[in-house]
Amino acid sequence: MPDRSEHPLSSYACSARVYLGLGSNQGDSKMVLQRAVGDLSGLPGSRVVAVSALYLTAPIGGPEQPPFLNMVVALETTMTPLDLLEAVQDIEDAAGRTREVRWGPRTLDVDILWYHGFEATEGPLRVPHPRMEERRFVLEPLAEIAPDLMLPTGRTVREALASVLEQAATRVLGPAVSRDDDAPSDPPQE
Ligand code: A4P
Ligand code: MG
Repeated sequence: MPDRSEHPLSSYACSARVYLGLGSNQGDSKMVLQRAVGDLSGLPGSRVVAVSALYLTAPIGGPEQPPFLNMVVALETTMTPLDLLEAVQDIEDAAGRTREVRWGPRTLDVDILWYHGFEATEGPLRVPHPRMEERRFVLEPLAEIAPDLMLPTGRTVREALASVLEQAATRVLGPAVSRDDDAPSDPPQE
């Protein structure tokens, strides 16, 4: 058998663009989100290529609870969708996330909003995230880094955002982490 370990293709893996929505309304939310961005950039085969500003947003759904800090992160990754889901759940757990009430308060929520070329409407991972088009806390930060991304209803992020502006969201801080200088300034055509 020829030894293939030295061949360039032996380490080739396709990298996919992913958008993640992060939210926190318990603990030191700014620090929790900054740490989560660091954790995401440390995932195998992954690099953070863009981060949005932080937004203070009114809670949608669930019990009465404090406002959230929300942001969106763009990742390039070779991880499969399910491996990435497991990894982001580990990151949530490391931030002290407990799961008592659906849509309840949390130290950290990481949702996979969109994964290039992958769609699933059932099973453990639903992507594109089924509720993302209804939520300003997702669309506003996503519009900063991917305004022309096409969503399942055939609208761009920018267009979908225009229909949820009645929800409260205030930009409170510039990027929590500066973007990679060598990252492409625009996501690939989607
Ligand atoms: N799951 C399925 N698809 C995905 C996906 N695309 N990304 C599954 C991440 N997880 C996904 O999630 C429950 C299960 O969803 C997971 O086991 C996973 O297998 P969870 O994070 O444990 O629970 P959750 O977040 O309470 O439920 P859910 O339905 O994900 O809630 P959402 O839709 O994330 O909404 N208001 C403001 N202002 N800001 C917020 O961040 N967040 C929520 C949560 C509600 N209101 C909010 C905010
Ligand atoms: Mg969630």
